[in-house]
Amino acid sequence: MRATILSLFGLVFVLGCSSGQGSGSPTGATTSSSGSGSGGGGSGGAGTGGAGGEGGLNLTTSSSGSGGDTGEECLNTLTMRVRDFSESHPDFQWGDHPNFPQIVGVRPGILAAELAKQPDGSFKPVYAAGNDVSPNGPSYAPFTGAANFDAWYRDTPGVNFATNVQIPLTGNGTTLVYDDANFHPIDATFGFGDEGFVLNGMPNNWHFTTEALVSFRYKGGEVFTFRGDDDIWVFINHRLAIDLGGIHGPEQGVVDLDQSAAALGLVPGGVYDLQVFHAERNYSGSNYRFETSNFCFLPVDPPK
Ligand SMILES: [Ca+2]
Ligand SMILES: [Ca+2]
Repeated sequence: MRATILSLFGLVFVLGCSSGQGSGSPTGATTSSSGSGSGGGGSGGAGTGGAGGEGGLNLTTSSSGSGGDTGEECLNTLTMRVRDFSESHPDFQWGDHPNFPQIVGVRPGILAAELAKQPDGSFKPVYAAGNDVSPNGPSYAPFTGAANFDAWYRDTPGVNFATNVQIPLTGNGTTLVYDDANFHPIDATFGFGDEGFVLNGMPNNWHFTTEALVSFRYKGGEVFTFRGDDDIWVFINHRLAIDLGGIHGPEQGVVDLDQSAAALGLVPGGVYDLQVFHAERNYSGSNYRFETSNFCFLPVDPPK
């Protein structure tokens, strides 16, 4: 959309950054990709799925101060719903596909520009890509259509296992960050488990999606930055603000809310949703960096 998007093209679109180290650094402006070029094939086992149940990181919600003039308490946790998939789902683990080098890369335009309100009151992405977007279509994009995509962000028994995870945001009074270059919010025993994927000696659960939802009062001066892989779609006020779909190395997008206020329909004093729809689709690289400046997050129910 018209939001400022700093998509760092020119990367080698291999699924790199497989160092397995959390960077812990809030400096994400420069992006690097360090893959071997093979894209990683993985050696996953058959994996028919383990038991569901609760798993992953769960931290206590806490607050980080007040919202200034409004006197509202600002939260410093990020709640997301994580849905675990098997590598055998048609949309996941493309590393063995013969056209993998053509498949990887940022693919804008996969989703409609606005989320669709659901009967339960939630807002979900709408798959809008054309019929040629498939592993055998001329664009070689790693999507297989709306029917498969719709399960990415919906609890779907038999297809995914879902749980809520709380992520701590750290920083000073104006900037809050979560930065993880080895992002595995559900552990190796949750859902489909590690399926035989081991990186640097550590079995991890790959192939999952995350749906993060925060609510904020727009005051002016807010800037949102996200960097990660694979697919990333950020919606503010249910409108597409960062469009980095596709299987790719770490990519970054920035939204200056003042510059994008008209496009996003933001009016000072209003309360809006900010939603990050992300997918970790291919071994071996998983990066998730969420940074906000001058935001005050208000209480909100977890995504459903
Ligand atoms: Ca998985
Ligand atoms: Ca990945």
